[in-house]
Amino acid sequence: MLKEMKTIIDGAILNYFQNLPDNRIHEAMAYSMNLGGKRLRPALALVMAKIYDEDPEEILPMALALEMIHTYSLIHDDLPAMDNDDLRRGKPTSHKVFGEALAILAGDALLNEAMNVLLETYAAKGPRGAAAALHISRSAGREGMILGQVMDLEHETRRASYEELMACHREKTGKLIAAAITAPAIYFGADPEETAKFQAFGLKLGLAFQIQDDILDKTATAEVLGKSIGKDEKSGKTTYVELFGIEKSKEMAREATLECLDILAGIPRDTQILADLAKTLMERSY
Ligand code: GRG
Repeated sequence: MLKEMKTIIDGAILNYFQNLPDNRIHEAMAYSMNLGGKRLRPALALVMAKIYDEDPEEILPMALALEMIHTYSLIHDDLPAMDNDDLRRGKPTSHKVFGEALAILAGDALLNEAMNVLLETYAAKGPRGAAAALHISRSAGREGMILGQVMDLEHETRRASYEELMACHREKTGKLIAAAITAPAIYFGADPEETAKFQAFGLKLGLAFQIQDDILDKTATAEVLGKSIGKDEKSGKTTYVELFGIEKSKEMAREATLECLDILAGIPRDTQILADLAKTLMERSY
């Protein structure tokens, strides 16, 4: 399912940026958007159209906007002032290819572009569309992803407690993943109770995803380097693996996935496709 969605999203992204005039900022935006990646957030949004028995085309612009926001955050996260990474998705980071100034601007422009798409397509359609667009914007900003990134920065200079780590990942990773589920639900007319359940599911999925990411980061890097140094050890950030070790982290990720399935069971809709996706994410190897 994820593969099928990824093909649709990759095609839509390629098409979107091919249709923009040829210039340096569009080139830098398209470079990062076309680097690949799992396309998890847009895939979740498309899945929601299926759950509400609506045409996935309805949600494709929202899916694109979510991936633009995600990509902007990765470009900025890779900058020398943040994680200072040379590689992203196995290819040179934006600032390595285009220089720091253009990388900052490409990230900024992707965030603007996401808002343009959300406002033009959804806010223009009425209150439900506007509420969905606002939910995404809030989840990415100072009440969500950016807040989480600030917490993360603080944890570079002092070791985070378990509660702080949970809060950081809920904001940094969980809020945008949850928005990819909740915003389509809002747009398709979910009532507040159902919306809250999808939000709880999304945050729990984000948690499972983040713990799994910490595990993969540690094990994949150790495999590549032939020694046990993970990326987040390099940047000094606290990870689940560092706090609990690999085995306990794996158990926590499994538990979070089971809790995801429990939340879905309380939603009176056919959500099997989301349950399958949560299980697939637990088995991922990258
Ligand atoms: C700079 C505002 C700002 C925010 C940065 C998302 C983020 C916040 C930083 C990226 C660093 C990181 C490891 C975050 C944890 C969330 C996460 C696992 C991001 C990577 O998402 P994937 O795995 O990436 O979906 P792909 O490449 O598959 O799209």
